[in-house]
Amino acid sequence: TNVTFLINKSEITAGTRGASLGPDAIITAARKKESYLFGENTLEKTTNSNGYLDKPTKYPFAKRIDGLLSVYQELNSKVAEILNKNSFPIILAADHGSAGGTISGIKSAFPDKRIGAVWIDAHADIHTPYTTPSGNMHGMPLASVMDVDNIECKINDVDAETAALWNQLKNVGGVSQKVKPEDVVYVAVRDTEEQEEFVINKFGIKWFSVNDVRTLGVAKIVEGINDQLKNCDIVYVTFDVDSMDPDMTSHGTGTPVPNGISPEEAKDLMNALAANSKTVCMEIVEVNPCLDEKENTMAEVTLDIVETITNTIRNR
Ligand code: DIR
Ligand code: MN
Ligand code: MN
Ligand code: MN
Repeated sequence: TNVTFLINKSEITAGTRGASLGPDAIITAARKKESYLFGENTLEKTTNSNGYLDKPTKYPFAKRIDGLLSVYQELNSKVAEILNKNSFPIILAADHGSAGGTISGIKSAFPDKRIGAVWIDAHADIHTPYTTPSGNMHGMPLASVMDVDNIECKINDVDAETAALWNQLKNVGGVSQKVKPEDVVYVAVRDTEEQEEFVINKFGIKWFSVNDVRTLGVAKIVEGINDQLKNCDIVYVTFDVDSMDPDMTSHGTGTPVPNGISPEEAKDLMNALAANSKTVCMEIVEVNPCLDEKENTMAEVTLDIVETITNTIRNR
């Protein structure tokens, strides 16, 4: 299968600055080791939306949601276009907020297929403007494609304009529920708020902890993921690099959380998921070289994973 890298430098939904440099840090890591990965595969990019950071946002509970809406719309068409050409999109994105746009693109390309989502992350990313403690929209992409508002556990008084934009965001691609709760699997999630736990428990979302990965091993985790997603036609895998242990990745990400999976575990897991013929798209997010404590370590670790999955997909 042919691979298309789609570079999306939008960092408008993170709470720290610098993730827009993440995709270039990964390309720099490739050039340093004379890997020609990015010359040998098609490379596309989205338009730059980071100017939204240079003016105040009007939406405290959904910061820069107006900008994110255009990012979703562009990803919706670009990702669908790559899939319709029978290519495999690997999205290298700055922050995680745009992942809902990627999923919209998958839904647009395959409107009749049931999509499973593997969410490898320290965070659950299932907040909404009604429940967010930070207003940072990289904590919301999953809720935006499940069409949940989490009103039962709301903590914010969301104004009508924000609510309308949130509804528009959820409806990019024309379908509001793109992924069903039983078709989501979390891996390595370990930093959640009470409001998120409420919805995770309400829906009974499947969740493999770091300890599960360590004690069961990657092969058993992959079996568990495949079993949970057995009724899905296609699978999307999203990899937030903060799923990995910050001490093994020199803290090169915006919201590091201790005790993550190791880079080796992450690579084995991603590689096994890439080998699954149901997997149609993978996304890698939140590399931030500005925060890296040792040169370009996080990007180098991430490149190793990107190279491995690309080889596996190309040989499928
Ligand atoms: C937190 C942090 N749950 C929030 N979320 C992060 O602000 O919503 N998501 N870092 O990636
Ligand atoms: Mn995330
Ligand atoms: Mn995260
Ligand atoms: Mn994040």
